[in-house]
Amino acid sequence: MGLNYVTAKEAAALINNDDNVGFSGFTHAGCPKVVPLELANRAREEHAKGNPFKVGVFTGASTGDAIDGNLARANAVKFRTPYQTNKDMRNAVNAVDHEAVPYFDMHLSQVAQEIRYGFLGGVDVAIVEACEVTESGEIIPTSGVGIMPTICRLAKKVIVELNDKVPTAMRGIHDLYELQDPPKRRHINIFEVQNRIGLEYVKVDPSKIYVVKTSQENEGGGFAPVDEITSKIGENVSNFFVGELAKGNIPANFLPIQSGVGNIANAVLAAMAENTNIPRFEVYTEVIQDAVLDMMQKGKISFASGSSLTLSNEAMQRFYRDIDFFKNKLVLRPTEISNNPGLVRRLGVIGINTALEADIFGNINSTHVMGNMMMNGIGGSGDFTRSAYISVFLTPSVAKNGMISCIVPKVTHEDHSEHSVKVIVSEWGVADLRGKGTYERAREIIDKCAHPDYRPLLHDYLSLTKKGHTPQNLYACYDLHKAFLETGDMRNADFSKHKK
Ligand code: 0RQ
Repeated sequence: MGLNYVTAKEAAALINNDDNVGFSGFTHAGCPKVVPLELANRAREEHAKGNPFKVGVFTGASTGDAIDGNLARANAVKFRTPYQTNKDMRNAVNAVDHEAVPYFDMHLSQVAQEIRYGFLGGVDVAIVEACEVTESGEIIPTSGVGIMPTICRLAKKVIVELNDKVPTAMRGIHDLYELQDPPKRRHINIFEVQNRIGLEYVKVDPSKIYVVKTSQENEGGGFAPVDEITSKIGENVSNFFVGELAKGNIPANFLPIQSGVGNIANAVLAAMAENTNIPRFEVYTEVIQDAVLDMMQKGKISFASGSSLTLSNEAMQRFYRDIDFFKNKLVLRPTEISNNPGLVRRLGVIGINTALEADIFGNINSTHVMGNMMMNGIGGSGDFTRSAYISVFLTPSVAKNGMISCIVPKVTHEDHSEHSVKVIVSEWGVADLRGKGTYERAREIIDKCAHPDYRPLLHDYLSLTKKGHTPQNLYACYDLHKAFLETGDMRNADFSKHKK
């Protein structure tokens, strides 16, 4: 008996109002592209008839416009987790109370297990992208895995977008393994970055598979060229690592690196590539970006483990062309393995993530602008930060032409606490918080990372409260933010009114 081949529209018709839908992929990489579009059309048609039509959307991380954009614009989302970067979805999760899409910003490593535990209400349909699907039910993912093994196993229907733009030579790159649930969970047999423990395919009962043939590139945009600020941040991070190597705090053959997504992360890796004092290293991360590919080709990165190849289309083509070169230097895993905090601690991963704002005590806000507006989400930063060998946070010292200081007295939302954050880096320098008390940490952050325009203000704040382990002043701690909201510039804050 052959597989069921259907059109995207027929596939969308298999999905019902109120279903929970799980999608493969991580960032735009490996996400299905045509069925979500038809799902959005179906929602619009039902809404036009006066019928309700919304689904729960579970993914590995962010997605492309195909999923988050289309479904948000069609008002087709009843719940969204764990991470989003799409403009329309962001507007939807930040909309007024009753119109907003309910969104929960979840640690990425926990999504698959929370689905298994039943905390998210089960998953009815999985929509996944594959480069190959066999009649026996073996599904080979494409450039992103995310939560794919779990949703394929649990869903009653598995819609496979079989994308002929992705070579079947991708088979063998993935290492697909699902964790057991407590109290039966066993140890994970990964002791080195390149270890493999699973299968190269996800296997499901073929009778629940519906195949939609597609021919679509990923939505991979390029990266912004490294600018003065990001290049300085990269240089500061590299010099910090060189110092740690010299002190023997990092072993001579280095430790695996995790770096977040985006331009700053890409620039940091590029700076590490150029630094001849940093030896060849491995990557244990979630997103493998363009810089990693470049560094592999130059011999600076020996192996990379991640959950996705989040590449520009140019780099993706280069990857496909040289797939034999990359195949034994790279593995794509489910996010509960790529981001597993136990493995991060075991392997001694050095975590590098990005903050929107950091406070002078070392707490980090990566997600909420001015405390209320969701930017993207925590992503995998929490999975790595708490367990990292050294957890580093990057931020430019200021945003919006200097009108916002990214170093503040108190963060307006706390994603990562002072207990987990070891090093903060801006274009001005490196604040090393290890082994320092509260006052020393605060002075280190102000003097090394804050923009010079803001240093006197921040020292003023610190001098308001002269006692207590953490000299926080509840009357003044948001004065910088209030000055921005009231005058459009944090530099207008004035702490003198709080001085007695
Ligand atoms: O605004 O887009 O209007 O210019 O925030 O900031 O400096 O371009 O940096 O693109 O790397 O984003 C933390 C959001 C940074 C991202 C965050 C404004 C700034 C700009 C973007 P514009 P930049 P990035 C990987 C692991 C999640 C945590 C993490 C992120 C826009 O890196 O989502 O690392 N991280 N996870 O002007 C108001 C401030 C601001 C500010 C910057 N203090 N207040 N606006 N901006 N600081 C993710 C995965 O797991 C997949």
